[in-house]
Amino acid sequence: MAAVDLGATSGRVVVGEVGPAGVRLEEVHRFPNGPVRAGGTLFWDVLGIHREVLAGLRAAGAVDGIGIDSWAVDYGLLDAEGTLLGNPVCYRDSRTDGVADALHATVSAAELYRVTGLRELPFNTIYQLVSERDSPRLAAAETMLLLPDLLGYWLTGAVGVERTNASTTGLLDATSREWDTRLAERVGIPPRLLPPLRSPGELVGRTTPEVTEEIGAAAPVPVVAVGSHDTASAVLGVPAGRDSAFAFISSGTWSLVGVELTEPLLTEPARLAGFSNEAGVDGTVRLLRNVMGLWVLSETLRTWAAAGNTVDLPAALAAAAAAPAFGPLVDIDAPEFLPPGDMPARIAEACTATGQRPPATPGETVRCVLESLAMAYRRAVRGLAELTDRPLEVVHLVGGGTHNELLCALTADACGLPVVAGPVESAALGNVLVQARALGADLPDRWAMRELVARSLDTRTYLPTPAAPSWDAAERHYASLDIWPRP
Ligand code: ADP
Ligand code: LRH
Repeated sequence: MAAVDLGATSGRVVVGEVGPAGVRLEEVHRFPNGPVRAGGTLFWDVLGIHREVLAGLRAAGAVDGIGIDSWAVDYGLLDAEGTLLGNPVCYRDSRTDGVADALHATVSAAELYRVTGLRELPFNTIYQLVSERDSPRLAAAETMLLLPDLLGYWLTGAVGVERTNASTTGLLDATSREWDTRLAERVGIPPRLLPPLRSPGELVGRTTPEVTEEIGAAAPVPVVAVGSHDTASAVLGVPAGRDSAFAFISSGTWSLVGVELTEPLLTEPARLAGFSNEAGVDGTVRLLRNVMGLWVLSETLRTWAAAGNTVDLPAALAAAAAAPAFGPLVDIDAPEFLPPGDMPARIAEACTATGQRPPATPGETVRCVLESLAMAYRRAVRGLAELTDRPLEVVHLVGGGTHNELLCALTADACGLPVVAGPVESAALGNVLVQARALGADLPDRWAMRELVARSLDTRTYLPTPAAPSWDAAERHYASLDIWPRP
């Protein structure tokens, strides 16, 4: 199977093979990804991504299936002839500034949460669509497709939206897992835009003759709906045991910190603590918090490089490891860290505003980012245990952050729990496993899939260091500086 896994930082095509001995992955194509600013708007280069997907599928050679997952919430609009209307806009664009607050005069954040299970994040699809509801583009649009569905449409010609990703739009009922078309109408989004839903494992379609030829296949290839939200696939690819009380951290551009449930938790305390309910594969629910993630680090390095001070990632992490613990800390989830830009300056500003000395060296800056992330992980993991009334025993950390040993070690200390790091490519794994099952592999449930992952791929365990400085005391200290907004 070919798994197309598109992150906001990079996209990759991975070939996966599932057999009795386990699951094997081989990356056959990788390309950088990122927003492009043009005419004052931040876009995705979606045709460039499509081209890279085709190149990756050609490199994959003969496969039995194709599955696509990507980051959530962003979409393309098609007109009545199926033509893309404009370039998809990146969720970091400022077009949604103030939209949520204005919309909540019509439907309150509490009501939205009770129905959709989504915490208010400014870029949820509902707010993006509302921001352009009076545009000529929306008037001409017949269909909205989320990114993996748009790419799948270009491969097959089939129109539909996959449910795990639909659950990040703010327009899906978290309980019934159907579109809430009445909600769409109330907020001025034409329900015609919402196409039929598909669940992971369903056939999207087969590659069109044009695509079949382009990717060098001998016959049309089935495209299978997977957990097309990358986080849904990543959590499926976590090597947790059936009885383990685990939290996950899907650590890439974003860090998604959560637990897996079988029912959504649509309570006010869950909303006020900033947790969203997202649909997982096989009816599961991910109760999770979006933590700003390694984005802040990559933007920091980008800012330095643009100023002629190129610090590569290994050097930056080595300098951070050598910097003193518990220097200044910031609220890494503060809105000022969402848009692209000069993160070191924003960090310095946040430190000054809370009476802390800003980091003075690159090592101190990177340490500040990583400790701020680890502190956010700790607060989220504790919040989850409290909300679900279940003590957690282990944290599974997956994604690119797995490579960051300092972050993994800080996370173990901050959470006071063992951190099992890996596999790195858990999203591609989850993607492959759903395809494998749809194509006939004997994988009765998610635990069988995870058992296969645990058996096949290496992980590394980080135990909390007994001599580590106290994160309890540190959290109290930073709270006293008011670095987090008061509830
Ligand atoms: P996404 O899927 O959102 O594009 P990834 O899961 O690929 O993100 O994670 C990307 C992040 O992983 C990078 O921003 C970087 O911080 C981290 N990362 C990747 N490789 C390494 C490495 N060799 N050492 C440390 N960190 C790494
Ligand atoms: C991670 C992710 C996350 C979303 C964000 C937009 O890649 O899908 O789960 O909140 O991108």
